[in-house]
Amino acid sequence: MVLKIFSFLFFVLIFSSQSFSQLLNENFDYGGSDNPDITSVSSWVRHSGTQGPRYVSAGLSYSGYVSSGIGGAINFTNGSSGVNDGDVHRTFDSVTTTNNIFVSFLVRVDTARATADYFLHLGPKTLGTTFRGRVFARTNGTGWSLSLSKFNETPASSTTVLNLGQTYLAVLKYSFNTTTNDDDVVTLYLYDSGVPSSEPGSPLVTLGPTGSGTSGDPANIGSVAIRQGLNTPYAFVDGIRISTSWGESPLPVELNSFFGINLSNSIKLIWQTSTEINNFGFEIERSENNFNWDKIGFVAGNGNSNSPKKYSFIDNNLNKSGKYYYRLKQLDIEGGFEYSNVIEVDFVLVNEFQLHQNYPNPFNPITRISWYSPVSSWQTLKVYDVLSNEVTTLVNEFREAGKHEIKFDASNLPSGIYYYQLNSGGLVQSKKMLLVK
Ligand SMILES: [Ca+2]
Ligand SMILES: [Ca+2]
Repeated sequence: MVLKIFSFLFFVLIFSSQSFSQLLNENFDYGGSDNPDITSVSSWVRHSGTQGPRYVSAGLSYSGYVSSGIGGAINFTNGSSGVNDGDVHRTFDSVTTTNNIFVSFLVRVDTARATADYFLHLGPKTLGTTFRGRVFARTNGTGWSLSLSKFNETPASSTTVLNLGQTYLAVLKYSFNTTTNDDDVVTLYLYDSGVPSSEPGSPLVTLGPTGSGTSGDPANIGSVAIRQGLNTPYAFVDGIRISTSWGESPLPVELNSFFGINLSNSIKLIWQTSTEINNFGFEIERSENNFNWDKIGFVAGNGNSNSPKKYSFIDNNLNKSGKYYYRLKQLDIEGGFEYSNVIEVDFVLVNEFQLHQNYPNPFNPITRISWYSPVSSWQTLKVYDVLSNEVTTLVNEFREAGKHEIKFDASNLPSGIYYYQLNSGGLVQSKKMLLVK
């Protein structure tokens, strides 16, 4: 027989907590006036050159994108006479060595050049010169086009002519492949409207995957860089969101935490969003093997919100101890959906021996006494007065495991304090009650 500590019931135990793996979120929300060097107003760090890129207070906007229209942007210029060259980068909160990395960002090109250098790339946390996932903007007819290389090979170029002065949503994907040192690949998607809820949605431009066979895969990806030089376009980048899943980078609903709390006989799931656009709600799914999933509930979303929203859901249909897996299926109003990460909760069903407080209390002359016994056993429930004299025996019989309740009629007893004591298979508990006539 397993004896439990009764006070255990009253503790709330957090067994599982996991945050989403957002690696970097940069809205250039620095306030102030135009044109300072970006490194003077933010945590961007220069790794080459002497000036710029610069901060501008007017950010880029793109309908449906969660980082649209927040604060300013970074602006890089096609310099002249060696002036205004400057390459800057920001490191991620944590590096990634195996997962896919998604970098979504807004880009607006006002003036392109025919043989432009790349303007944005990834790199390891210690940047050096290991630049990977290089994104180019080059003149094409009356507009511009995108190009992409993994390293320094000839970039793959799109022929799609993009409009100067228009803001686009781009998603750069870096895929680690662990077989060799030259099998990682990069892919680039570009959108002119909408925010796809799954990869790759319906891109206006797809470049790659490319770069496999290019030597020198980095040990990790841990930084993003903006490059300004003589041959870069005059352009703006804003709303850089970097994560290890599509859903956390371009998707409108930003879920920033999701965890489970083991209550005594249920699991409470708690999650929070930072921002929401067109959020219909969340289906809650549970699995016992992280493979087969059951929908167990739904919680409505807030639709559109720019402030943090908290949600919770209690799963009280658990009838055995063990490990349970949960995930959220976030549904857009338009019908798209995205799964959250999966969390694990170790659940212990608390079937503990428990004598409950009588109700009502004080009472006159009838009250109810209930208890829970985890085992089938001989059970006795007796009532004592304050001098420990036995007043009556309410139960003295074999009972099955489970919840029990009896009525106690004190019509023939005087007012006063009484104790009732339960003995179930050797487990004993007592409680006090007050008869007031
Ligand atoms: Ca911004
Ligand atoms: Ca590799």
